[in-house]
Amino acid sequence: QSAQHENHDFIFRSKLPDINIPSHLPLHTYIFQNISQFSHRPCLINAATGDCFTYADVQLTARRVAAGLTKLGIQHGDVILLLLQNCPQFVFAFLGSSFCGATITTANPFYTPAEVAKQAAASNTKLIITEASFVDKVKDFARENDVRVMCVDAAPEGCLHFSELTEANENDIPGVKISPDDVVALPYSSGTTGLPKGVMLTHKGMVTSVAQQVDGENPNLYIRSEDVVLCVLPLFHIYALCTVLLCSLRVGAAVLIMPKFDMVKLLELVEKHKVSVTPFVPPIILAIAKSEDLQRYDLSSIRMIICAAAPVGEEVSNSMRVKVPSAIFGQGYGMTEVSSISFSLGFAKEAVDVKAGSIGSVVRNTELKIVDLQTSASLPRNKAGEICIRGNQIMKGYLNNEEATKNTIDTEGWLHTGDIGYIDDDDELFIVDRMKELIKYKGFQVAPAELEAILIAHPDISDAAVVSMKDEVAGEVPVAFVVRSKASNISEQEIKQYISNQVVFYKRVTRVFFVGSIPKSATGKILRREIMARL
Ligand code: 4UW
Repeated sequence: QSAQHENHDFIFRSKLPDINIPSHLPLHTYIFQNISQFSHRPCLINAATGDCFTYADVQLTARRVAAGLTKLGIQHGDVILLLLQNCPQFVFAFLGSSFCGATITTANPFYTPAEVAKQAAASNTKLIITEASFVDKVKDFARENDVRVMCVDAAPEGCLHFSELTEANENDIPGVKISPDDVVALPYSSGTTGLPKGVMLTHKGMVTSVAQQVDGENPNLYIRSEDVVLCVLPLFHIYALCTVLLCSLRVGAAVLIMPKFDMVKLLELVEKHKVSVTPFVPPIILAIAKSEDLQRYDLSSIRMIICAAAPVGEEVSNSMRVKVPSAIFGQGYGMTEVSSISFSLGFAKEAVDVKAGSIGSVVRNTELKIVDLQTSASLPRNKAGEICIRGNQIMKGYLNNEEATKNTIDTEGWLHTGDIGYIDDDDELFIVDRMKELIKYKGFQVAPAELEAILIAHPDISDAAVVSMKDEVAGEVPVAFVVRSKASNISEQEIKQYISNQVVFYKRVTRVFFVGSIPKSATGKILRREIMARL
């Protein structure tokens, strides 16, 4: 259904018809809109403990959390930082915050204290919800900034406990008037360039994204109430938050929450809970494809294997198809700033065959165009260019960063993804390259600018550039090109250690190459392509 506009834009749309999306509703209202059909069915299963919460339990707990947050002084528009591994409390806090009109910012619990502090400060966090084992990471920041810390497990001295929220009276839930344009989630992403930035996702945006995936007569992603959906991907990332969690809740499926990836545990859980939908990232697909443990478990309950967040090799995908023949294997493609951009129509209720290597078709109620990198003209089928996307689901902008927002969403409302791809004759989307700086280590974001800033701060380093290098296991890894200061002979090992002390494990540089200068454009931009060509 691509049509050439009067202004000659080539615009591509889903093969599925547009649907009516209730984008005026607050996210929690929309998510629980059909709850009467499945209120006594399992909603969250905590794999770590075996605890199971029904839909009625989850809704009630979320309302209590909202009342409890209000009692603590959290108001409409306030930001709460979640520093949690996957656990039911993550979900209670997220939904409870939505009920109050507050905003959840999500951080990786393995971040270093400096990384958490940066995000907490930039987002003006009022409350940090975490686990006892991570309290040390936030203690100093919390004390210096008068921010309260709450734990979901045992609360060390000076911390609040999550029961303060869950024991509140749900009837004290605040009567706030939530606007569809209020920010409900604030994940961090470096986008196409620079440092990590707060991505303002609104109630309307998230409702739209969930609806695009699971609503309609013929949903693009056909999950239903009988499904058990595995949630092993981290909930702090948009893929798990939006597609795994919120889409499942909308349709009444059970979400099996796993705190972290462990192959044997995962296989056991699939067999025990008859998991039917498994959203994965390429390194997990690779690990499963190579696993010797597979034959010992009954995986025949799996009917859908979703792969997204980074490129996946065709060989790996094929071996997955052979090893789990009961399942449809397909890809989705998304971005923190948009959530889901495309999804395999092999996952639709009326499924269609899709090509190997395709990342799916653009979601419904959305426009997609491919623009020429030089001329910015929109391109017809089979021509590669930058993927741009326009629809109600895209972010409102980057928090307190108008310039980055302007550089990402143009005046006509098109969000520029920084990915290079094309649409083929059957409306399938293929990614061929990435033009943005972003490095994806096992699907995790690594922003070169962040590492470059750390490197340049070292007295023995006069200039530095960080680029992506291909890696069989991680997909990509960051490597540094470094210009030593005069008279310095700092070693590769010392630089690696210096970085490791300051960042989460996947941002560690795996190699350091010493060079005489960093190639830059006339305007001072690092010529990353030129550097990568040397690898
Ligand atoms: N193939 C190649 C892919 C692919 C890919 C992403 O960390 P972010 O910002 O965000 C994500 C989000 C993934 C996602 C969200 C919601 C959803 O429904 C879904 O489908 C299941 C997936 O990864 O990184 C964004 C960047 O990651 C790359 C690409 O460069 C993109 O701009 N990427 N998916 N299938 N590359």
